[in-house]
Amino acid sequence: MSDSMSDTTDSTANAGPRPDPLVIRHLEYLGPMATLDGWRPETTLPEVAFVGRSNVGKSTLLNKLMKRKAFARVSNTPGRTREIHLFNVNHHFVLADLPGYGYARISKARKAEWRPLIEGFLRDSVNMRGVVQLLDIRHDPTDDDFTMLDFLAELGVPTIFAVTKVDKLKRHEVAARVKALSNQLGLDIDQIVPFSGQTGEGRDDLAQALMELLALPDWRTTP
Ligand SMILES: Nc1nc2c(ncn2[C@@H]2O[C@H](COP(=O)(O)OP(=O)(O)OP(=O)(O)O)[C@@H](O)[C@H]2O)c(=O)[nH]1
Ligand SMILES: [Mg+2]
Repeated sequence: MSDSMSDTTDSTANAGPRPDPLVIRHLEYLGPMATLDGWRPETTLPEVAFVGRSNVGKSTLLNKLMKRKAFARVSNTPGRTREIHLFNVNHHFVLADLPGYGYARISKARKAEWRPLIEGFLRDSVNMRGVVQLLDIRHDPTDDDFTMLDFLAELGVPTIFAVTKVDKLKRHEVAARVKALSNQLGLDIDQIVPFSGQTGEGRDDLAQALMELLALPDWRTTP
């Protein structure tokens, strides 16, 4: 009918802002996990883990993603958090905030500490459905970033890359850096989400990518 045809035309013409892919209706701190054989929440919800070098802007990104001012603490003393912090989001998934790795100013021995807990957690978690790895737009990936990237690739877990602090560069510099990073990391450009905790740029793109990650079939049981 002509009515419905004009409706269709109208809705295409005025697409408008897209709806929020991740409206936070419920956000609950479940607790910290400090050791691999220690406490871990009893839940069958799918899990998503956030990993990145210390000071990369992970807490800032999580606050923007959750639309909370102080959901994750933004620190002036990097490299402090040594536990995995777990949250129930919307009774839909568990968000795992992993300790930042490779902070430059801590000793070599302390630096290596992150690997057993982080890698063990990611490897052993039967509900782990995806990982978001953060990188700073301004810097080339460090050895620790490559260690993490290789570990995730070997594990085979679906991974999204968020490049943080894009507000610190000019627009054309961002595009050039994203291209350079995609080459260095061997990724498609569309696997990388540019993000700014300052302006909120990329928040909905990341939320959308996260929802898509959670909708994927379980990588552990899918050949
Ligand atoms: N301009 C700008 N600054 C940012 C952004 N994200 C984080 N920062 C700043 O970078 C510093 C570190 O941010 P955090 O969010 O605490 O980083 P983190 O990765 O959680 O750090 P740790 O938990 O200490 O390992 C803070 O001073 C933030 O204000 C961003 O997108 N833009
Ligand atoms: Mg932090």
